[in-house]
Amino acid sequence: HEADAYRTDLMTITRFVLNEQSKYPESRGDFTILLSNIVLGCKFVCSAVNKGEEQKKLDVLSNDVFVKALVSSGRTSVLVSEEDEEATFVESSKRGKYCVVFDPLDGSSNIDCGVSIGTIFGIYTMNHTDEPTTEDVLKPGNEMVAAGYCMYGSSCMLVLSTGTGVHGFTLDPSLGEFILTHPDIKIPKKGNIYSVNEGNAQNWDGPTTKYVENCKFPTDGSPAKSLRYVGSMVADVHRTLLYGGIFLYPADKKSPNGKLRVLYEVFPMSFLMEQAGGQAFTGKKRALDLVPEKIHERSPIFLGSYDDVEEIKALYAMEE
Ligand code: AHM
Ligand code: MG
Repeated sequence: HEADAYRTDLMTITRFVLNEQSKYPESRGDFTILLSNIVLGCKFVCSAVNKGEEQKKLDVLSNDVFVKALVSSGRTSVLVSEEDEEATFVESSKRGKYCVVFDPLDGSSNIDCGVSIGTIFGIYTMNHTDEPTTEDVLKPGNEMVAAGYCMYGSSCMLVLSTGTGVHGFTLDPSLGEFILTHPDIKIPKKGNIYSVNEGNAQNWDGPTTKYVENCKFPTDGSPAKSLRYVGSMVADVHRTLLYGGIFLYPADKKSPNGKLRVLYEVFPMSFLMEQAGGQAFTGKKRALDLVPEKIHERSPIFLGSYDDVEEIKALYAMEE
């Protein structure tokens, strides 16, 4: 059985990524080293979350751990964290060819009640050897070479794509290793769940309002969708990836660009959705084609099952 095979032939995340990278003759293991430092950060946060640290402490701790692990990897040049107003430029002796954008602890308002939270990350490569600048990360999401998230929930799970599909690894606490448990995740083509903060409905635009109305009162004979909203992006996107459906954080009158951040929330999740066969749309275009002008820029986002995102795209197209 497949399940038994996994149990004895332990495909750790490091082994998996080494295998993938060996397809590129020029690969020297730099990506594997970078990733193992991200994995270390995820293990640290997982253990801190399980110990029940307070929100304030955990936010700061998680950020410190990721920044230090990434700098010391010797493989990064620019870091952008949701927790730091400015980008971090790595000193020349420790520089490497990667730039990492991340939200060390997303959904942290959920910590004190024990709801799932997560880390989100995206990785770019530097395409020059001059001094690094923020221009090195102000690039469209379609230029990312890898993206992923780690969810700290009932189990700790790391979901990763290096551009060859989406793969899920579960932390085995007794081994301290992430083991491949969900190879080649594909999102169902159509789902029956929608996920949105409906408390903002009075401020939505026409297409979003119409879309959510259709979810509840379909006019084409299909059954109404179920609503699921954790309010923790990693948990909401993870469910969407596995069960199908749509997650939306739309624009509204109060927040014309929505809430979520382009570089380290919208891009990594959109990258994963596309790699899993779904779509990600901003209300105007493909999310991965956005070109951010500021490191903490926001964008509305609609992502999930291919057919469900098609529907919202059609509603926005009618507006134009
Ligand atoms: P945070 O970075 O301050 O934690 O906010 C991001 C979170 C996401 O995880 C989640 O999708 C969203 O905020 C929920 O926002 P809201 O409470 O407005 O529904
Ligand atoms: Mg966040």
